[in-house]
Amino acid sequence: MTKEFPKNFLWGGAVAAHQIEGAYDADGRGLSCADVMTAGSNGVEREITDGIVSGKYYPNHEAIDFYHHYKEDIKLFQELGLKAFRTSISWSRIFPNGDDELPNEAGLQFYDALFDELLANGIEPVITLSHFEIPYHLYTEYGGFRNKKLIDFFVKYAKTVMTRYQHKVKYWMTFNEINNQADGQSALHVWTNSAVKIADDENKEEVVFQAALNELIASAKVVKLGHEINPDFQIGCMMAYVPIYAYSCSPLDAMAAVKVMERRYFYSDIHARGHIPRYTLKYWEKQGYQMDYSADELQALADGTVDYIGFSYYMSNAETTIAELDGQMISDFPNAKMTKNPYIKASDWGWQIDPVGLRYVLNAVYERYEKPLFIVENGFGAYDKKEADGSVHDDYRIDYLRAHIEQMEKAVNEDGVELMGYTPWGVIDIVSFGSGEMEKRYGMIYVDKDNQGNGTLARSKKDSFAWYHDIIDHNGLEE
Ligand code: P53
Repeated sequence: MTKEFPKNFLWGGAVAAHQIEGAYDADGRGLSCADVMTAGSNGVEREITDGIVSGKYYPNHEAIDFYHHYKEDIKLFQELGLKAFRTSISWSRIFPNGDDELPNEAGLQFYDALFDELLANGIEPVITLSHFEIPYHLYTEYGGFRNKKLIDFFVKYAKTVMTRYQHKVKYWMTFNEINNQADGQSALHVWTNSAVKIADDENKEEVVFQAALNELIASAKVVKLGHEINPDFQIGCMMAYVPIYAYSCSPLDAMAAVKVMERRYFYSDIHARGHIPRYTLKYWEKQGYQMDYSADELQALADGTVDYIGFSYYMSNAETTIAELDGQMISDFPNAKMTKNPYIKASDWGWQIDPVGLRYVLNAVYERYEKPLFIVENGFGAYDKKEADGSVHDDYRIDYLRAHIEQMEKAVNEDGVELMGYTPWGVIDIVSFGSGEMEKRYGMIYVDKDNQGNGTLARSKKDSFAWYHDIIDHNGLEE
């Protein structure tokens, strides 16, 4: 049996505008939610400040200054052999306040130039519309996606860019990792997904469900509109799939895992099937949540189902009801908690490395929706050591990626999963989303910059660069 991937498989690399571009106030760009996030560190969450506070360090303001380096970076991507490059459009470059009457022409021109450069190098752009950087003004003025006015602002923004770039971009995604906010546990996730802050006396879960539903409605409207602009568009959703296994074969653990996964599937179920799942309606009823949605909005969900499921995969987790085990309660299933999986090892940041989990997810999601899948993030955040001669021997990253590609290959060739492509995360080193560090590196291209913001920003190739080049060249693993 061949170990090759389908013809036209999109081997690529992925980043997001706020983690790479910098130039946060250049050419009329407005402030975004990512611009008020300070640097945290391993295990220490980033602070969300009220506007920009002087004396604090905001790593996304400069990031790796891709805004001014994109030509040399794309040259490296071309040398690496990338067929696709996933990035996002910074919404506040286009509509600096989010609610402006007219778009900012300078912002539009930047992406024209970027997409032209990619296409000239034979690289297909894969574009996320909202990757953790909603215009900050939409928070201060409207309270973020809890407010239904944001649906119209998002649709207007999407219409503007989809119309402008209709002959340059074919692959789109609406909201990045929309389900990160599922548990409402982390203030950072609710902030970056929805531009929402939750007051102490509010019901967190209810607020997040409403904001998420508003995003899902906005997304569905954009899918429909996008197909009207250009019927060739492929428009997907973007999910963080972190499968949560049953810890044991206790029937209660199996059921607990189903219930905790429903909370995540809620998002892709609506994106892919076009209606609110019955388990969610029952849950809202039980909790007495009064969700605000109209018959027209339900129709919009039905009319705007996605063409494919884009997703990130980094790790898995386990759920148990066994009293003796420690863990964090993240669902209302009686006595259920998320616990450590003893069969797998974790990265330095505690992310549990599980290549077989990728095959598991590909199967589970394909069975659920029977739509093409696209792995738009996967990778290994690690400390790298730059040697005196400038080289970086990142064999641990090669091992991680190889193990995941092996499982991906089985899903495609043995299990029959339809897979469009693979764009590993942070193909070039970028600012970490969760911690704001530069030294949690994912790249095959090293960027000389540290956690404090010092460095020349010079780019150089790591060992994984040549390795990934060969994978792409062979359209898969060598036999
Ligand atoms: P950093 C959780 C679980 C899986 C993916 O993350 C996640 C998260 C968020 O904490 O985020 C995605 O940089 C996200 C990217 C991000 C990447 O994973 O914290 O889409 O923006 O950079 C890696 O190591």
